[in-house]
Amino acid sequence: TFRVQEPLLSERLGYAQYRRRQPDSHKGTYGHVLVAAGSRPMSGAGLLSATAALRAGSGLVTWALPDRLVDAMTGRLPEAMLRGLADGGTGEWSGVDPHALVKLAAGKDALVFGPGAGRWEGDGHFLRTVWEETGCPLVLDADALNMMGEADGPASWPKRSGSVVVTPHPGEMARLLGVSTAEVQRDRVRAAADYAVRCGVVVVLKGTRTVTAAPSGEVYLNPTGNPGMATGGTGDVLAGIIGSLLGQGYTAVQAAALGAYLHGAAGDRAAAARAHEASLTAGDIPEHL
Ligand code: NPW
Ligand code: AMP
Ligand code: MG
Repeated sequence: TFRVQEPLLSERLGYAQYRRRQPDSHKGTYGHVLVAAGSRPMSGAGLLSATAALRAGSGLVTWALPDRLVDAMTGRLPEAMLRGLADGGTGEWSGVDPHALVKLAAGKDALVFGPGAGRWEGDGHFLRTVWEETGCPLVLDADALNMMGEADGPASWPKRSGSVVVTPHPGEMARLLGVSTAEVQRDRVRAAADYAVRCGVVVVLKGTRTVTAAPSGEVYLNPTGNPGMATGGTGDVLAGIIGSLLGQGYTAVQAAALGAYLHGAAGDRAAAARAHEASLTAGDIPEHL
Protein backbone atom coordinates (compact mmCIF):
# COMPACT_ATOMS: atom_id res chain seq x y z
CA THR A 1 0.00 0.00 0.00
CA PHE A 2 1.15 3.52 -0.63
CA ARG A 3 -0.10 7.04 -0.14
CA VAL A 4 0.10 9.75 -2.77
CA GLN A 5 0.71 13.13 -1.17
CA GLU A 6 -1.07 16.01 -2.88
CA PRO A 7 -1.04 18.95 -3.10
CA LEU A 8 2.49 18.66 -4.06
CA LEU A 9 5.86 19.43 -2.84
CA SER A 10 5.87 23.16 -2.40
CA GLU A 11 3.73 22.84 0.69
CA ARG A 12 4.63 19.37 1.88
CA LEU A 13 8.36 19.07 1.49
CA GLY A 14 9.69 21.93 -0.55
CA TYR A 15 10.43 25.41 0.61
CA ALA A 16 9.14 24.60 4.07
CA GLN A 17 12.08 22.24 4.41
CA TYR A 18 14.58 24.24 2.43
CA ARG A 19 17.31 25.25 4.83
CA ARG A 20 18.45 28.82 4.63
CA ARG A 21 22.17 29.37 4.76
CA GLN A 22 23.32 30.65 8.11
CA PRO A 23 25.53 33.75 8.31
CA ASP A 24 28.17 31.97 10.38
CA SER A 25 28.41 28.92 8.11
CA HIS A 26 31.32 27.85 5.94
CA LYS A 27 31.89 25.46 3.06
CA GLY A 28 32.19 22.54 5.47
CA THR A 29 28.60 23.22 6.53
CA TYR A 30 27.24 22.37 3.09
CA GLY A 31 28.74 18.98 2.44
CA HIS A 32 31.37 17.47 0.19
CA VAL A 33 29.89 15.56 -2.74
CA LEU A 34 31.75 13.08 -4.88
CA VAL A 35 30.43 12.92 -8.44
CA ALA A 36 31.73 9.81 -10.22
CA ALA A 37 30.53 10.35 -13.75
CA GLY A 38 31.53 10.73 -17.37
CA SER A 39 33.63 8.62 -19.69
CA ARG A 40 35.34 9.17 -23.01
CA PRO A 41 32.29 9.59 -25.25
CA MET A 42 30.18 11.12 -22.47
CA SER A 43 32.40 13.40 -20.45
CA GLY A 44 29.66 16.02 -20.69
CA ALA A 45 27.38 13.95 -18.46
CA GLY A 46 29.95 14.22 -15.66
CA LEU A 47 30.46 17.92 -16.27
CA LEU A 48 26.70 18.54 -16.08
CA SER A 49 26.31 16.54 -12.86
CA ALA A 50 29.24 18.18 -11.12
CA THR A 51 28.13 21.66 -12.23
CA ALA A 52 24.63 21.01 -10.93
CA ALA A 53 25.99 19.83 -7.57
CA LEU A 54 27.87 23.11 -7.18
CA ARG A 55 24.88 25.22 -8.22
CA ALA A 56 22.62 23.31 -5.84
CA GLY A 57 24.73 24.54 -2.97
CA SER A 58 27.38 21.97 -2.08
CA GLY A 59 30.30 23.27 -0.05
CA LEU A 60 32.76 21.15 -2.01
CA VAL A 61 32.48 19.01 -5.11
CA THR A 62 35.03 16.43 -6.19
CA TRP A 63 34.54 15.08 -9.69
CA ALA A 64 36.03 11.62 -10.18
CA LEU A 65 36.58 10.48 -13.73
CA PRO A 66 38.77 8.09 -15.70
CA ASP A 67 42.31 9.41 -15.73
CA ARG A 68 42.56 9.86 -19.46
CA LEU A 69 39.85 12.54 -19.42
CA VAL A 70 41.47 14.76 -16.83
CA ASP A 71 43.54 16.90 -19.21
CA ALA A 72 40.55 17.60 -21.45
CA MET A 73 38.34 18.51 -18.49
CA THR A 74 40.86 20.64 -16.63
CA GLY A 75 39.59 24.20 -16.41
CA ARG A 76 36.07 23.35 -17.56
CA LEU A 77 34.73 23.58 -14.01
CA PRO A 78 37.36 25.26 -11.90
CA GLU A 79 35.30 25.15 -8.70
CA ALA A 80 35.29 21.34 -8.67
CA MET A 81 38.29 19.28 -7.65
CA LEU A 82 39.20 16.76 -10.34
CA ARG A 83 40.34 13.28 -9.35
CA GLY A 84 41.48 11.08 -12.17
CA LEU A 85 41.26 7.36 -11.42
CA ALA A 86 43.74 5.02 -13.12
CA ASP A 87 41.91 3.65 -16.17
CA GLY A 88 44.57 1.73 -18.10
CA GLY A 89 44.57 4.53 -20.66
CA THR A 90 41.04 3.79 -21.82
CA GLY A 91 39.09 6.84 -20.66
CA GLU A 92 36.42 4.37 -19.58
CA TRP A 93 35.20 3.20 -16.18
CA SER A 94 35.81 -0.38 -17.33
CA GLY A 95 39.49 0.25 -16.71
CA VAL A 96 38.98 1.64 -13.19
CA ASP A 97 39.39 -0.43 -10.01
CA PRO A 98 36.19 0.02 -7.99
CA HIS A 99 38.25 0.08 -4.80
CA ALA A 100 39.90 3.30 -5.98
CA LEU A 101 36.45 4.89 -6.05
CA VAL A 102 35.56 3.37 -2.67
CA LYS A 103 38.71 4.92 -1.20
CA LEU A 104 37.88 8.32 -2.64
CA ALA A 105 34.34 8.14 -1.25
CA ALA A 106 35.60 7.76 2.33
CA GLY A 107 34.64 10.83 4.31
CA LYS A 108 32.45 12.30 1.56
CA ASP A 109 28.89 13.28 2.41
CA ALA A 110 27.31 11.82 -0.73
CA LEU A 111 28.28 9.94 -3.86
CA VAL A 112 26.65 10.32 -7.28
CA PHE A 113 27.49 7.45 -9.61
CA GLY A 114 26.36 6.62 -13.11
CA PRO A 115 25.80 9.52 -15.50
CA GLY A 116 27.83 8.84 -18.63
CA ALA A 117 29.57 5.90 -16.95
CA GLY A 118 29.02 3.49 -19.85
CA ARG A 119 28.48 -0.25 -19.73
CA TRP A 120 31.02 -3.06 -19.83
CA GLU A 121 31.49 -6.73 -19.08
CA GLY A 122 31.57 -7.09 -15.29
CA ASP A 123 30.03 -3.71 -14.51
CA GLY A 124 27.61 -5.35 -12.06
CA HIS A 125 30.57 -6.26 -9.86
CA PHE A 126 31.75 -2.65 -9.96
CA LEU A 127 28.37 -1.44 -8.74
CA ARG A 128 28.15 -4.11 -6.02
CA THR A 129 31.54 -3.06 -4.68
CA VAL A 130 30.44 0.58 -4.53
CA TRP A 131 27.15 -0.44 -2.91
CA GLU A 132 28.73 -2.63 -0.25
CA GLU A 133 31.95 -0.82 0.52
CA THR A 134 30.97 2.85 0.56
CA GLY A 135 29.07 4.19 3.55
CA CYS A 136 27.84 7.55 2.32
CA PRO A 137 24.41 8.28 0.86
CA LEU A 138 24.30 7.27 -2.78
CA VAL A 139 22.57 8.55 -5.91
CA LEU A 140 22.49 5.94 -8.67
CA ASP A 141 21.56 7.19 -12.13
CA ALA A 142 21.78 6.20 -15.79
CA ASP A 143 24.33 3.45 -16.45
CA ALA A 144 24.55 2.61 -12.73
CA LEU A 145 20.88 1.63 -12.92
CA ASN A 146 21.50 -0.61 -15.87
CA MET A 147 24.24 -2.29 -13.81
CA MET A 148 21.74 -3.18 -11.08
CA GLY A 149 20.07 -5.94 -13.04
CA GLU A 150 16.42 -6.76 -13.14
CA ALA A 151 13.88 -7.14 -10.43
CA ASP A 152 15.46 -8.21 -7.18
CA GLY A 153 18.91 -6.65 -7.46
CA PRO A 154 19.23 -4.53 -4.34
CA ALA A 155 16.43 -6.30 -2.50
CA SER A 156 18.78 -9.26 -2.07
CA TRP A 157 21.96 -7.23 -1.48
CA PRO A 158 23.31 -6.41 1.98
CA LYS A 159 21.69 -3.40 3.60
CA ARG A 160 23.83 -0.27 3.27
CA SER A 161 24.44 2.10 6.17
CA GLY A 162 23.86 5.11 3.86
CA SER A 163 20.62 5.74 2.04
CA VAL A 164 20.14 5.20 -1.69
CA VAL A 165 18.26 7.31 -4.24
CA VAL A 166 17.77 5.83 -7.72
CA THR A 167 16.73 8.17 -10.54
CA PRO A 168 15.44 6.15 -13.50
CA HIS A 169 13.70 7.50 -16.58
CA PRO A 170 10.85 5.26 -17.69
CA GLY A 171 13.14 3.19 -19.93
CA GLU A 172 15.52 2.56 -17.04
CA MET A 173 12.65 1.83 -14.63
CA ALA A 174 11.34 -0.72 -17.11
CA ARG A 175 14.73 -2.46 -17.18
CA LEU A 176 14.87 -2.51 -13.37
CA LEU A 177 11.43 -4.08 -13.18
CA GLY A 178 11.82 -6.38 -16.17
CA VAL A 179 8.71 -4.96 -17.85
CA SER A 180 8.08 -2.73 -20.88
CA THR A 181 8.35 1.06 -20.81
CA ALA A 182 4.66 1.21 -21.69
CA GLU A 183 3.80 -0.82 -18.58
CA VAL A 184 5.78 1.56 -16.39
CA GLN A 185 4.03 4.55 -17.92
CA ARG A 186 0.60 2.98 -17.48
CA ASP A 187 0.89 3.23 -13.69
CA ARG A 188 3.91 5.33 -12.80
CA VAL A 189 3.09 5.60 -9.12
CA ARG A 190 2.77 1.86 -8.73
CA ALA A 191 5.99 1.16 -10.64
CA ALA A 192 8.02 3.58 -8.51
CA ALA A 193 6.41 2.70 -5.18
CA ASP A 194 6.62 -1.07 -5.71
CA TYR A 195 10.34 -0.86 -6.35
CA ALA A 196 10.95 1.57 -3.48
CA VAL A 197 9.12 -0.59 -0.96
CA ARG A 198 10.60 -3.86 -2.17
CA CYS A 199 14.19 -2.66 -2.44
CA GLY A 200 14.32 -0.12 0.39
CA VAL A 201 15.52 2.72 -1.81
CA VAL A 202 14.03 6.09 -2.73
CA VAL A 203 12.89 6.00 -6.35
CA VAL A 204 12.68 9.12 -8.53
CA LEU A 205 10.79 8.03 -11.64
CA LYS A 206 11.42 10.86 -14.08
CA GLY A 207 9.20 12.34 -16.76
CA THR A 208 6.14 14.57 -16.74
CA ARG A 209 5.17 14.84 -13.08
CA THR A 210 8.19 13.01 -11.73
CA VAL A 211 7.24 10.50 -9.04
CA THR A 212 9.29 10.32 -5.85
CA ALA A 213 8.55 7.14 -3.88
CA ALA A 214 9.97 6.28 -0.46
CA PRO A 215 10.48 2.82 1.07
CA SER A 216 7.74 3.78 3.54
CA GLY A 217 5.25 3.94 0.66
CA GLU A 218 4.96 7.73 0.66
CA VAL A 219 4.74 9.13 -2.87
CA TYR A 220 5.24 12.71 -4.05
CA LEU A 221 4.33 14.03 -7.49
CA ASN A 222 6.37 16.90 -8.84
CA PRO A 223 4.54 19.90 -10.28
CA THR A 224 7.46 21.68 -12.00
CA GLY A 225 9.20 21.17 -15.33
CA ASN A 226 8.35 21.40 -19.02
CA PRO A 227 8.86 19.46 -22.26
CA GLY A 228 11.81 21.67 -23.14
CA MET A 229 13.62 19.46 -20.62
CA ALA A 230 13.24 16.47 -22.92
CA THR A 231 16.81 16.92 -24.15
CA GLY A 232 20.07 15.10 -23.52
CA GLY A 233 21.79 15.69 -20.19
CA THR A 234 18.88 16.99 -18.10
CA GLY A 235 18.82 13.77 -16.09
CA ASP A 236 22.54 14.09 -15.41
CA VAL A 237 21.81 17.53 -13.95
CA LEU A 238 19.10 16.11 -11.70
CA ALA A 239 21.45 13.47 -10.31
CA GLY A 240 23.94 16.19 -9.35
CA ILE A 241 21.23 18.26 -7.65
CA ILE A 242 19.94 15.34 -5.58
CA GLY A 243 23.47 14.33 -4.63
CA SER A 244 24.17 17.87 -3.51
CA LEU A 245 21.11 17.97 -1.29
CA LEU A 246 21.93 14.57 0.20
CA GLY A 247 25.42 15.83 0.97
CA GLN A 248 23.94 18.92 2.64
CA GLY A 249 22.18 16.63 5.08
CA TYR A 250 18.67 16.40 3.71
CA THR A 251 17.10 12.99 4.13
CA ALA A 252 16.94 10.82 1.04
CA VAL A 253 13.27 11.46 0.41
CA GLN A 254 13.64 15.20 1.01
CA ALA A 255 16.66 15.39 -1.29
CA ALA A 256 14.83 13.44 -3.98
CA ALA A 257 11.54 15.33 -3.90
CA LEU A 258 13.09 18.74 -3.33
CA GLY A 259 15.71 17.99 -5.99
CA ALA A 260 13.06 17.12 -8.56
CA TYR A 261 11.16 20.26 -7.62
CA LEU A 262 14.17 22.58 -7.93
CA HIS A 263 15.30 20.89 -11.17
CA GLY A 264 11.89 21.47 -12.75
CA ALA A 265 11.62 25.00 -11.40
CA ALA A 266 15.05 25.88 -12.76
CA GLY A 267 14.01 24.26 -16.06
CA ASP A 268 10.92 26.46 -16.14
CA ARG A 269 13.02 29.57 -15.58
CA ALA A 270 15.52 28.41 -18.18
CA ALA A 271 12.72 27.87 -20.72
CA ALA A 272 11.28 31.31 -19.98
CA ALA A 273 14.70 32.85 -20.59
CA ARG A 274 14.76 31.43 -24.13
CA ALA A 275 12.60 32.51 -27.06
CA HIS A 276 11.07 29.02 -26.97
CA GLU A 277 11.34 26.06 -24.62
CA ALA A 278 12.65 23.92 -27.49
CA SER A 279 15.91 25.84 -27.23
CA LEU A 280 16.50 24.82 -23.63
CA THR A 281 19.65 22.78 -23.15
CA ALA A 282 20.64 20.79 -20.06
CA GLY A 283 23.43 23.23 -19.26
CA ASP A 284 20.88 26.03 -18.90
CA ILE A 285 19.32 24.33 -15.89
CA PRO A 286 22.16 24.74 -13.39
CA GLU A 287 22.44 28.37 -14.52
CA HIS A 288 18.88 28.94 -13.31
CA LEU A 289 19.07 27.13 -9.98
P1 NPW B 1 12.04 3.94 -26.27
O1 NPW B 1 12.84 4.44 -27.44
O2 NPW B 1 10.86 4.79 -25.96
O3 NPW B 1 11.76 2.48 -26.27
P2 NPW B 1 18.92 4.83 -22.48
P3 NPW B 1 20.13 7.43 -22.24
C1 NPW B 1 13.55 5.23 -23.05
C2 NPW B 1 24.37 9.52 -20.91
N1 NPW B 1 24.13 10.84 -21.47
N2 NPW B 1 9.59 8.14 -21.50
C3 NPW B 1 13.41 5.37 -24.52
O4 NPW B 1 13.07 4.11 -25.01
C4 NPW B 1 23.55 9.07 -19.74
O5 NPW B 1 24.01 9.61 -18.50
C5 NPW B 1 25.22 11.56 -21.77
C6 NPW B 1 9.60 6.96 -22.14
C7 NPW B 1 14.80 5.78 -25.00
O6 NPW B 1 15.08 5.36 -26.33
C8 NPW B 1 23.79 7.59 -19.80
O7 NPW B 1 25.04 7.28 -19.24
C9 NPW B 1 25.17 12.82 -22.31
N3 NPW B 1 10.73 6.31 -22.49
C10 NPW B 1 23.87 7.31 -21.30
O8 NPW B 1 24.06 8.58 -21.91
C11 NPW B 1 23.87 13.42 -22.69
C12 NPW B 1 11.87 6.87 -22.20
O9 NPW B 1 14.93 4.96 -22.83
C13 NPW B 1 15.69 5.04 -24.05
C14 NPW B 1 11.94 8.09 -21.54
C15 NPW B 1 22.64 6.67 -21.87
O10 NPW B 1 21.45 7.31 -21.37
C16 NPW B 1 22.80 12.35 -22.87
C17 NPW B 1 16.97 5.80 -23.90
O11 NPW B 1 17.51 5.51 -22.67
C18 NPW B 1 22.79 11.32 -21.75
O12 NPW B 1 22.25 11.85 -20.54
C19 NPW B 1 10.73 8.74 -21.19
N4 NPW B 1 10.71 9.93 -20.52
N5 NPW B 1 13.23 8.43 -21.36
C20 NPW B 1 26.42 13.59 -22.49
N6 NPW B 1 26.36 14.81 -23.01
O13 NPW B 1 27.50 13.11 -22.14
C21 NPW B 1 13.94 7.44 -21.90
N7 NPW B 1 13.13 6.48 -22.40
O14 NPW B 1 19.13 3.76 -23.47
O15 NPW B 1 19.01 4.44 -21.05
O16 NPW B 1 19.94 5.99 -22.85
O17 NPW B 1 19.06 7.83 -21.32
O18 NPW B 1 20.37 8.32 -23.41
P1 AMP C 1 17.10 11.76 -18.58
O1 AMP C 1 16.21 11.01 -19.52
O2 AMP C 1 17.80 10.89 -17.61
O3 AMP C 1 18.05 12.70 -19.26
O4 AMP C 1 16.16 12.69 -17.67
C1 AMP C 1 15.32 13.64 -18.28
C2 AMP C 1 14.93 14.71 -17.27
O5 AMP C 1 14.11 15.69 -17.91
C3 AMP C 1 14.11 14.18 -16.12
O6 AMP C 1 14.35 14.91 -14.95
C4 AMP C 1 12.69 14.39 -16.61
O7 AMP C 1 11.75 14.48 -15.55
C5 AMP C 1 12.80 15.70 -17.35
N1 AMP C 1 11.80 15.74 -18.43
C6 AMP C 1 11.89 15.12 -19.62
N2 AMP C 1 10.77 15.33 -20.34
C7 AMP C 1 9.96 16.10 -19.58
C8 AMP C 1 8.63 16.65 -19.76
N3 AMP C 1 7.95 16.44 -20.89
N4 AMP C 1 8.11 17.39 -18.75
C9 AMP C 1 8.81 17.59 -17.63
N5 AMP C 1 10.04 17.10 -17.40
C10 AMP C 1 10.61 16.36 -18.35
MG1 MG D 1 19.65 9.94 -17.84
